[in-house]
Amino acid sequence: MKKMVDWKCFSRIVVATLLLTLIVVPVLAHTVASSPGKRTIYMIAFEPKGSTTVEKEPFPTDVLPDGGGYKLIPPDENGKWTIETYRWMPSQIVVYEGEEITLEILGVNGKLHKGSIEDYVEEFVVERGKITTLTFLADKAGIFQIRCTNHQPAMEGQLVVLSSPE
Ligand SMILES: [Cu+2]
Repeated sequence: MKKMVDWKCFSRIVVATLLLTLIVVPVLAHTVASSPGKRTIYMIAFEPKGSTTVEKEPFPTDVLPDGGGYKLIPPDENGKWTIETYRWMPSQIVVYEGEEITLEILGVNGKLHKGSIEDYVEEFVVERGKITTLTFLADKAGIFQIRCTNHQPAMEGQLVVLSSPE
């Protein structure tokens, strides 16, 4: 007996394939494209420093703000004087809302930095020679201060969370 094509079964397979292609694939593609990304940013705690001698440049008489963020070291026996300050580097971090952010902060200069990120990280510590890893979800757009309490007012950066692009 000749075997007949089961048209009913065949049409079901065609419809199922079409549905899969037309609905499931685009939805999946959209989900992949718009799912929150992960971003790792490498930072350092560092101390820019400049020196000269009183022969070349007079020692500044202006008083710098207190708080540990600036240090003006008077001339030594050779007339050499130094200016130094502390920074987060990079000072501005730009991410998108919805991204999972990892900050790896290496302590290069300064023994210790006690930091915080406004609305995101209540407290963290960076020690020289060690990496501090902070992970958080950037779930709120805006500009948030990255602060070091040991080196005010200079060691301040900003976390910039941009609204998610559509
Ligand atoms: Cu500091």
